[in-house]
Amino acid sequence: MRIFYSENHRLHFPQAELSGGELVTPYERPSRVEYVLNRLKERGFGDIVAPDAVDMAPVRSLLDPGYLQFLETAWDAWKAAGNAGEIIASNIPARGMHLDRIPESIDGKVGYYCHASETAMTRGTWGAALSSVASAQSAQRHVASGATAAFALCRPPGHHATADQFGGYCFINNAAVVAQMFRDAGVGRVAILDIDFHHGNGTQDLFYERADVLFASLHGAPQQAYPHFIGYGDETGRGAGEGCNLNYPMPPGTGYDEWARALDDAIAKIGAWGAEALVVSLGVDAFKKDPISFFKLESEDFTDAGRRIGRMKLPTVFCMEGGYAVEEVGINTVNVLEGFLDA
Ligand code: 5XA
Ligand code: ZN
Repeated sequence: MRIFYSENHRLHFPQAELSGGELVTPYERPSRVEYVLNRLKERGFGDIVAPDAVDMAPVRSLLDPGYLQFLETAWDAWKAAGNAGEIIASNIPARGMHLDRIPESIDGKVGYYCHASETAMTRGTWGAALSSVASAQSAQRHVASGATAAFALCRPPGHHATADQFGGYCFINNAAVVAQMFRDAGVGRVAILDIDFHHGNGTQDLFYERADVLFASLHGAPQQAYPHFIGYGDETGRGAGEGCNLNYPMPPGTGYDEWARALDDAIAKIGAWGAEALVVSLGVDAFKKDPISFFKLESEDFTDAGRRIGRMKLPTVFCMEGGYAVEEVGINTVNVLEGFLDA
């Protein structure tokens, strides 16, 4: 399986994350990628290549132009306003406020285009986000031209990013861009299977009213888990998209038996729906030792999950999402890919 990866992910390395009322080193950090790369090499995945240049056309077709312009210019505007530190949202519009009026100040804009203040932006965030989506796009092109599967080692991740909001460590929704590119290439029905611990709110939002892209997400129940305000089982899609959104929220302590039952159900429904290509939002924070999650998957469970996904026999693009138990993030990620190949 070919791996697409850009060293430019290192451009994005905020020093601070607001967590538990403290500023800590972000859980989403560059070393995660190094652990995955090392494990890939250890296990003989030698076909690791840099992506082609980013193609902005599919990105622009999905995302809000104002949001893209904000991402590109935010750092300079933040600095020009005299701010000494990294960009962190401190005012996010809430109940009763105007959700449709974009402030002029950079402070206001940051809040407008953000949904979670744990995610800081730095000078290199835009460049890193583009390199991440470039890896996803190259993986898509590789699969669209005949490969069975490809893995985009994306960093920063993408599944929380909507058309006009960043948060949850995500800026551009890589998996959504891949799905759109499959559609643009003539694939009739594309499924996105999100196995990251957190609900892929951005992906859900981007396709919620569409009948051509089915989204299925296994995640910590919103009553207890980020993103807290979305990800319930009764969110099934709207309008033409009704029935094309499948949420599997699960409670704290969920182990592999229950998780795999949800996975099997999602796989069966994706099959019955008639998907012709698959995008996997591959987060491994369902792992029992993950520091910010509460499922109980073991490392070998990821191999089994990969096998189940592989039995779908669909052209598949994997996009890296979360996973913060850094010692095991490589093992668990590569286990999914090995299970997939084994099937
Ligand atoms: O998949 N998403 C994540 O791992 C980010 C969660 C951020 C929680 N504050
Ligand atoms: Zn996650």
